[in-house]
Amino acid sequence: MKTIEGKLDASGKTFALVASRFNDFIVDRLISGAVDYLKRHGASEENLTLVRVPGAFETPIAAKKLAAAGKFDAVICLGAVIRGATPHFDFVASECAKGLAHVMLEHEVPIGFGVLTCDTLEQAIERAGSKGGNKGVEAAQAALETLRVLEQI
Ligand code: INI
Repeated sequence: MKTIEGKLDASGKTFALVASRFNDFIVDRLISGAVDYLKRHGASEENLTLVRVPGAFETPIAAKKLAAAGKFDAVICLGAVIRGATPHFDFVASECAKGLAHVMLEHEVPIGFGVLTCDTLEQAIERAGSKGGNKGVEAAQAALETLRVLEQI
């Protein structure tokens, strides 16, 4: 059986990170995790571009422009949507996830989905570099693995 797998080698590859300013004290930890992961897997600083957007709701439009530009091998989206007292959370989280999935399929550019969707601030802190790991690292790894798989298919 032939198996196609992605090597976790980021050397020579270009990455755009789209990060929301909303909940930036959480999102900054996700950015650090993603950048650290990519560099430790061979990416060079000049091949990394960070784009800041207001909130998670705006990540799909930035990801779309970046994917359409054809300059990036993968786009990694980072944000933190934390439930409040109103249904706003549900709309922001679901439109963000749907929008990013749509961009990935339309442009055939891997998108790392590193947008936390949490019920509490504590859950977000846990997933931004403490006991729940770092979702930014996971998103960077998923984007890298996916781009390395797709280039072989
Ligand atoms: N944006 C987030 O990234 N996280 C949130 O938790 C959040 N909440 O809860 O409101 C949030 N809202 C802003 C939204 O993403 C847009 O920036 C805003 O609605 C303007 O379009």
